[in-house]
Amino acid sequence: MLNRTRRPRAAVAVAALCMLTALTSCSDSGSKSSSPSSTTPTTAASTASGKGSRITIQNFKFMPASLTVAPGTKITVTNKDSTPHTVTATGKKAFDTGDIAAGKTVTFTAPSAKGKYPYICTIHQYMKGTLTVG
Ligand SMILES: [Cu+2]
Repeated sequence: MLNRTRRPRAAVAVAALCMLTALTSCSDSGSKSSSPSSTTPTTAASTASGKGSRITIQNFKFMPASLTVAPGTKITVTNKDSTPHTVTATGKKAFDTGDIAAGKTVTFTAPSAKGKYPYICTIHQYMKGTLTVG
């Protein structure tokens, strides 16, 4: 009885060692081919966030006036004017930077719910922009 149970175990151990060897050599060759493909998503992600994460205020205008970002994206707002501005969502104020002093940069987080969020500067209410979360 004991001999019979030991032999299969030994066989399993040997088989496991073979598997490990196969896995190791497999992952060695796999890492070479996977590194270019892992670089591609990183580049794509940084390009997307670079496009969608910045608003510049200059000459009493939001630039870009309409911006599309992923939910929860951190958005950097730079005020290049010599007067304070705000980035304030209209309606329920899904976001509100408060006063951004002249020359200052602040960040706020885009809403997590998808949709279109028109915003204004509460100091100069003719200044309008739209943040789209999608
Ligand atoms: Cu303003």
